[in-house]
Amino acid sequence: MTPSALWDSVWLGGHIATLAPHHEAYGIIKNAAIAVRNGKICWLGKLRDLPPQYIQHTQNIYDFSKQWLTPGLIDCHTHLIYAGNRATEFEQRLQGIDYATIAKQGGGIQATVNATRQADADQLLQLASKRLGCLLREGVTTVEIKSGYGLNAENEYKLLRCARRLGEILPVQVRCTFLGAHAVPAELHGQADRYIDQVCDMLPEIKTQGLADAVDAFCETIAFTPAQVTRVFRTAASLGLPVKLHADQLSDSHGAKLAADFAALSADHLEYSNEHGIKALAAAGTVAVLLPAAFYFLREQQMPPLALLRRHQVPWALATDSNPGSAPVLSLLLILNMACTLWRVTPEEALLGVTRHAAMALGLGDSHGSLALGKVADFALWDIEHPAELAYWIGANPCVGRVLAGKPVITTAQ
Ligand code: DI6
Ligand code: FE
Repeated sequence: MTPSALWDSVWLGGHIATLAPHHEAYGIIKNAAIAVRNGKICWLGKLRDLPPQYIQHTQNIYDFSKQWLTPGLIDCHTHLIYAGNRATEFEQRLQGIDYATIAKQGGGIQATVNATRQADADQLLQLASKRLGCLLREGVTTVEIKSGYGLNAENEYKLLRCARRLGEILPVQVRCTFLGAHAVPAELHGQADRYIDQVCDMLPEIKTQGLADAVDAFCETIAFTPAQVTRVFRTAASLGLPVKLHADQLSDSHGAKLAADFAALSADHLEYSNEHGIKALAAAGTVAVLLPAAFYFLREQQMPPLALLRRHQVPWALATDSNPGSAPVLSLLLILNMACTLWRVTPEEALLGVTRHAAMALGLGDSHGSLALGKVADFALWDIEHPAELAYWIGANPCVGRVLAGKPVITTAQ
């Protein structure tokens, strides 16, 4: 639900972490003020330097002293819309059966597809809005939501419409991604190429109806080959739809290079990517999206190539990957802690990963993800003493407010 873009407000007195480029440590400004005009930041700096006309101009004056204000958090990779769950599969995995084996036996994604096809649009909307509510309460103001549990035209469109609807009924900006190429549906078992034909055939309708902002695919030995993904991406490119890719999660399928070849917005997972692929991401301006919850929940051993990403200066984001199979997680703050603890990233890098870099991964880098003049005034407010706390606490929620386009929004329990 995007509030009136014409909202004006001023925010006075607390500390801000701008996360803007070329600033030291989080871009901290203490005792700060921000002025918002038409939903965008028109002034920010020290409170004592705020020109009085900004206060005279609006009646929407908010005192946030004793709090911290950051860019609203951005979860740039989720699969939030599905029915059922896979807790019994979790039990199986704990008995030693691995994720890929369960998928091959018709469990995994297929099990969720069956449940999701049976659910109607209202049921899916209810389930997903409950999950999304958890993210919003932790300061998320933009979320990406993928389809991918329908696996035929009727059901994929149903999921994409549900994603669009979530953005209309809840106070959050939603970016929708078509992930038809997530798995081969059971009825086309062994006929992946025929299913890819169908995925390509869905794309013009998706484009015409404005159902998706980007197109994703799962490039993996248990999913689709680079050649099959290439067909989907060529069709998407011909329609002017940007692409992103689930790449090199469980094996090196040269997914990073493939994503770069199509100048993808992002390449996601990347645990098994090689240096050639990482260099290609750097050259293409593709953002890496790292997903610690799937790494944690599947007890993976292969760390994502953080040293290579740093060496080749690839911006990298963090996201929940929220889904019923590999990451049943509904907390973006927990993701910050996981990234720091499991992979030794710094709390500042982690926070950048769910703000400025996450915005870039959604093609929103110019308008969202940091606090700077001209950016959309999407904020999260925190009861903390330092921004490192956002990655530090486990199971606590210091979020005390969210602001969309300069206007405070209430995140009610769903
Ligand atoms: N990679 C993942 O981690 C999820 N999808 C994907 O392409 C897993 C989805 C699931 O298991 O339901
Ligand atoms: Fe995913």
